[in-house]
Amino acid sequence: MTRLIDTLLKTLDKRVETGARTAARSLGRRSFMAKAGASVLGAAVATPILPFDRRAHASELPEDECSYWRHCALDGNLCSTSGGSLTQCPPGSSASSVSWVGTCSNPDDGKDYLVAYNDCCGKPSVASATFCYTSEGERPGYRMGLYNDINWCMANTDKGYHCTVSVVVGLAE
Ligand code: ABN
Repeated sequence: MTRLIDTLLKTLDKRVETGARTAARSLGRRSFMAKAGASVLGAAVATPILPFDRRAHASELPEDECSYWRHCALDGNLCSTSGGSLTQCPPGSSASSVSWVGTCSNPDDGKDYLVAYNDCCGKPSVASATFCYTSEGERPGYRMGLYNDINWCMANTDKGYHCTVSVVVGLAE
């Protein structure tokens, strides 16, 4: 009985070995690579290319510009719509030497940041500029230290108000 099983196993071994050798001969490494490459390429072509929004942190560009998180405590015209940018005064104007500072929460990391709202001075404001009045944390005029409806250009030589930038100055503790 044992001898019969031995013989059967040996026959089976031989057949498997012969099959494997034949396959290895006809399916060489190159043939395998060619087939694998074709399958990968086929899958890539067949997969639909979806319209991804590739902007890093899409929340930085809301449709309503005033709802951008850094503008949370702003009262003024956006310099980004007056020929400047989020953080830079338009050419020909200069940043106020004093500013209003608010605390805004960044939705991307959930942290609170101190944001300085410097007015840009020395040019008339632009009629088409976007005006924002968010003023989070502001208190009425009789609490002078907490009041933001102020022309911060008042300490500059050129006191004419042009627009306001929103500059992150640090993490709120
Ligand atoms: N800080 C903006 C501003 C300018 C003039 C008057 C009120 C508010």
